[in-house]
Amino acid sequence: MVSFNRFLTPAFLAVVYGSAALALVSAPGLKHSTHRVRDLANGLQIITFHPESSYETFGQGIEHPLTDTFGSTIEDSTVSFLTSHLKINSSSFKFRAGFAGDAATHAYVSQIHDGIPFANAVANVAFNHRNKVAAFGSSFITPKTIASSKPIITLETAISTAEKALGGKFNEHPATIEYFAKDDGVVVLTHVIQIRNETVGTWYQAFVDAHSGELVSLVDFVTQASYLVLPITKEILTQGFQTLVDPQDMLASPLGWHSSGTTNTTGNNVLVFKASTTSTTGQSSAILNFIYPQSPSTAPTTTANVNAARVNAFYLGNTMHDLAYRYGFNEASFNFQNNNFGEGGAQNDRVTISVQDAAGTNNADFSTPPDGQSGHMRMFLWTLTSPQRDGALENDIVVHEFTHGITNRMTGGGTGRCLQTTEAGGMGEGWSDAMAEWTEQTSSAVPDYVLGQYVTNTPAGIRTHPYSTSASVNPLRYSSVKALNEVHNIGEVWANILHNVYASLVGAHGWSPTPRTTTCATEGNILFLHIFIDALALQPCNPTFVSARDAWIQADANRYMGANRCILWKAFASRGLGVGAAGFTDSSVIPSDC
Ligand SMILES: *[C@@H]1O[C@H](CO)[C@@H](O)[C@H](O)[C@H]1NC(C)=O
Ligand SMILES: *[C@@H]1O[C@H](CO)[C@@H](O)[C@H](O)[C@H]1NC(C)=O
Ligand SMILES: *[C@@H]1O[C@H](CO)[C@@H](O)[C@H](O)[C@H]1NC(C)=O
Ligand SMILES: [Ca+2]
Ligand SMILES: [Zn+2]
Repeated sequence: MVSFNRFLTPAFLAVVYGSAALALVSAPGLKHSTHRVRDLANGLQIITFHPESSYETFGQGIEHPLTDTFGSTIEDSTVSFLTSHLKINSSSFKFRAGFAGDAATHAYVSQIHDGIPFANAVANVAFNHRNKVAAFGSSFITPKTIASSKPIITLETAISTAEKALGGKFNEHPATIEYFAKDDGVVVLTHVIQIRNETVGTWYQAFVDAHSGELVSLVDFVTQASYLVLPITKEILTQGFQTLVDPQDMLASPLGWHSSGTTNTTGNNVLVFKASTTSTTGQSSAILNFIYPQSPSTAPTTTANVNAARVNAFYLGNTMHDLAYRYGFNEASFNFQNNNFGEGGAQNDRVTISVQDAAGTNNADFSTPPDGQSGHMRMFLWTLTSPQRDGALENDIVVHEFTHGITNRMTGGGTGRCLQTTEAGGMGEGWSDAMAEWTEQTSSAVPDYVLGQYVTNTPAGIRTHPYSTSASVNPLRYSSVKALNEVHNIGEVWANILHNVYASLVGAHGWSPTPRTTTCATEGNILFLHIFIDALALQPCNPTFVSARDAWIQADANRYMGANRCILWKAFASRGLGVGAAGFTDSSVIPSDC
């Protein structure tokens, strides 16, 4: 401790001891929408700041000066809207990325000064089919003071500071210079550096003040799972293995899952391995048969079971790629593929999945660096049973993890920086549970849903309550967040709200057994996933429950002309997220025309 003290002063003023950090958040909920307290490997904590995003949605859209100008590009329209709406000079922001989805076109913008972008002052604009503005989110700030755009501290010094503070190594991903707004309105110039420790599984983007040398913030690319573990009662759940022939979706994966000519668990979307990326599972017989029966009575680490795990994870990773692709998470909207077939976006970023990763047990995690760098999933063994169980064989856990990649890439335009506050990180966990639930629904009944029953060998799974339409089975509401601090607990509130939204849409529109391919159909489960995915690209950086709800309602306006507006409001309001809900105070009010 003493040596840390010496080492910390004065270079790491932003890093504080636990007690100070906890004091900041002693009233849980207070800073959920702008801050996050993060524990570092060395026992220290850092409080990161993310300016609050304002968020406006416009129903059928509002005009901007170029709305009716034929041939105006996404960039032209964005500049036209921002200069007129915010009355700002176009030299104070820069179009960074954009894509045309099938329900809206999205632009992502950075505030700039002297041509240098701000890391945490960003905006997003969505245009509907009539080139009207459907939604606008912004964390642009008015600086109190702003540092000179000339760095004093060298990159080498900044790297060494970040490596020491974060206990890892610079990963050689090109460093950048960006402005960073602190919570007192002071804007500093920073070296932005990725620091990774593969042994312990950390992966950060560090922001080191290029004038003072202080580590001022970080982005954590890893979404930890810290599952609640419950006592074992009963259950065997290895049934359900099935041989699927050609499960790939050729629309989403035009050259199949083995497009680089591989005959192992390596392909364009996913690489699955154990221990080393060359340790994959090859075909069991030609051509491309991967039949490795899993043996429930022997350890997961036996060769046959390792193969079963790698094949199942490969199937799930690819299936999630294909499913999400159909609903709008594609090359241009920053997905994970090695070859983008000329469809835009950055490539060479397929998801790598490490099964039976030696770094942990009873858990799993997913790291989402920016578009163009591979997402990384680690699946661990679960030690609650004998023999142990393999997380890679529990579909809902793999789907939960993969969904972190979808939400982190689609919110804020591919940076991996926009689900970093406590509240947004909590919703990240919620979307992941809701997606796992979506993939496991088998009929129009919407039974209570429990995650993680196989790995824990218990009907209660790994969360505190089943997701349920019954408030006595699951009492969580928007206001529950006020008393919560941990992202998985906050995520349960969001997932339970989404469970109720799902039930309402299925109740109103029925249920399709083929939602992975008939994505233009109108059943409730299909509508739900379209709105789910569309809203990710629409919502602001570091959304709150309130802005995320607004993005759902706007997504319905964009895609379905608002046909489900009242259904959505009623479902949200039923769990406290009605009109006027704010600051974790419930509202059960619905719009008067509903
Ligand atoms: C923006 O501000 C700069 C510097 O004050 C000025 O030179 C430029 O003409 C302005 N541009 C517009 C579009 O007003
Ligand atoms: C990763 O963390 C471990 C445990 O703290 C440490 O021993 C190791 O040196 C770190 N690796 C790097 C590359 O810094
Ligand atoms: C898996 O396939 C790829 C592509 O053909 C190849 O480079 C790699 O060596 C294969 N891995 C193993 C372990 O055979
Ligand atoms: Ca990509
Ligand atoms: Zn998670």
